[in-house]
Amino acid sequence: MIMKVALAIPRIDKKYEKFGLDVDWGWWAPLGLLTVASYIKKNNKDIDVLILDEQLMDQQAMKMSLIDYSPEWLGVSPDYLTYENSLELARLAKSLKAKVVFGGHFASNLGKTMLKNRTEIDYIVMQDGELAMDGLINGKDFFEINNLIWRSNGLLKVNKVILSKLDSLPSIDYSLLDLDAYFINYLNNQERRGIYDQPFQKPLTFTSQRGCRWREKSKGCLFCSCIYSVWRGRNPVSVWEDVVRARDNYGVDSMVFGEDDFLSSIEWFNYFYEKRPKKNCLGIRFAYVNACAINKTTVKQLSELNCYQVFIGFESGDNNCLRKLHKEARIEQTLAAARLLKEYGIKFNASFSLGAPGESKRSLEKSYVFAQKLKELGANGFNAYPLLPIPGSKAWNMIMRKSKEFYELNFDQDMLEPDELVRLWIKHFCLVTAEEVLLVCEKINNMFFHDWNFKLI
Ligand code: B12
Ligand code: SF4
Repeated sequence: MIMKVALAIPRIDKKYEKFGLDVDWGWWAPLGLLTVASYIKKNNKDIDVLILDEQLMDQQAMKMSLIDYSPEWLGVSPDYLTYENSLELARLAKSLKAKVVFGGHFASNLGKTMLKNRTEIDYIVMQDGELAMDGLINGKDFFEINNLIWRSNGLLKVNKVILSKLDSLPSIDYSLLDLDAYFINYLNNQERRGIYDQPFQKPLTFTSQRGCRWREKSKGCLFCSCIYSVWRGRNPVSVWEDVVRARDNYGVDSMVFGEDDFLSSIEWFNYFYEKRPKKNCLGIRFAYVNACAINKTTVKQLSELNCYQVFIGFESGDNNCLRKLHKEARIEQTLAAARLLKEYGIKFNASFSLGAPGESKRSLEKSYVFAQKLKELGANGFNAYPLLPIPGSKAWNMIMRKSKEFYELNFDQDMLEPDELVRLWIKHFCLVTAEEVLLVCEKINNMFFHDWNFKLI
């Protein structure tokens, strides 16, 4: 008898769509679920895995697919913006008699609270999900499943967290997805944005690293809720083998690297660069990078890797705010990085997180002027949002300590109210109002995206 496992990633809850206004949906493969599914498929011949991605279907179709498939297990990857939809799927799965597991960033950070509050969730997997999910569906003794939070006689048990060596995990199995659907959405998004000059048609979302060196070294940026405290990278040789296989099997023409900071380890990147195929090397459509790692050498290497665009978290145009945000780079470095990228013809997208501790009218104005400068230097997109304290981030801990009101609203909550979080954060840490912060976000975003319209309730 074949056992059925469904892995689902829901869409942003309707009321929070404004937090993803400038995200291009539907082209980014759900890497977290895909890596878990690839592991299960590789290690269990008698288990069928189905990935349900709500970016590719509406909510009703998602529910109908779950009912039709009727799995024994449902795994969900929620975040704070998709949590309501995630719980709805969990309840549906329970009505089908499935066991429900939540994993990923949000679940790792709030897992205990989730299990306390929600009977529709049976288990939480913290951080790496491959071995834990595999252990669960294979009936392994709960005490022996690392990374698991579970209930035993009404009490919560939190097992220890062990991270895998990335090279011990199998390659991502893209046959588990309908890749063509993601490619079509990619092209539609480019058209919607009026981008006609980019050279790629079939970019593959891929992951070769987990975590970030800045976080490992310094506990990371103030708003960061990344769950990995150490950086890990896969052997670049096997990364290239996978990339070439994806080109041969699916006609992929470029890669999108989903890690936090593709240049986190310069040694790793140098080796990756050295091992590139010398003929027909695929391009890089997009990678997240840290401005500090952009120098003459790395930018030249990126250019030789045929990199079209990078995404940089600039966050603010004011050094004092950058210090308070605990960013590694300062204005001088970010400007130097932007100039080098321009010189080598690599486009960059700039994100801003406004609302640093001490944010003032003057620092907001400096960020706006800075964004204009970046546009002159070749930025081809902006994402500016008010800082949101997320569980797992330093910002979350700071406001929990500072505001009794915030603590009382949130200490036992797994359903967060992002509007409230933003307002309280700004009230307690900034010298400006939430509306003043939003106005500058709007001015920055609208340099490219003309209908960005975000109001807090
Ligand atoms: C790529 C990416 C995106 C992509 C795609 C996300 C997607 N749907 O797949 C895009 C650009 C769309 C995106 C958007 C956003 N993102 Co994002 N994103 C990332 C990034 C850089 C990589 C994620 C990834 O694919 N990693 C690779 C995979 C292999 O690792 P993984 O996700 O950790 O998965 C492993 C485990 O977590 C676990 N696991 C994951 N899911 C499940 C499920 C089950 C059942 C199990 C058992 C295990 C399991 O197993 C996996 C393998 O070990 C992360 C940063 C990071 N460090 O991961 C931020 C990150 C996840 N994003 C973040 C944020 C804030 C956002 C946005 C809200 C930003 C915004 N305002 O627009 C939006 C909202 C997204 C949404 N769903 O609504 C935050 C935190 C989110 C949170 N705590 O809920 C992160 C951590 C960034 C940060 N440093 O703070 N994002
Ligand atoms: S936001 Fe990015 S660069 Fe900053 S600590 Fe987190 S993962 Fe690292």
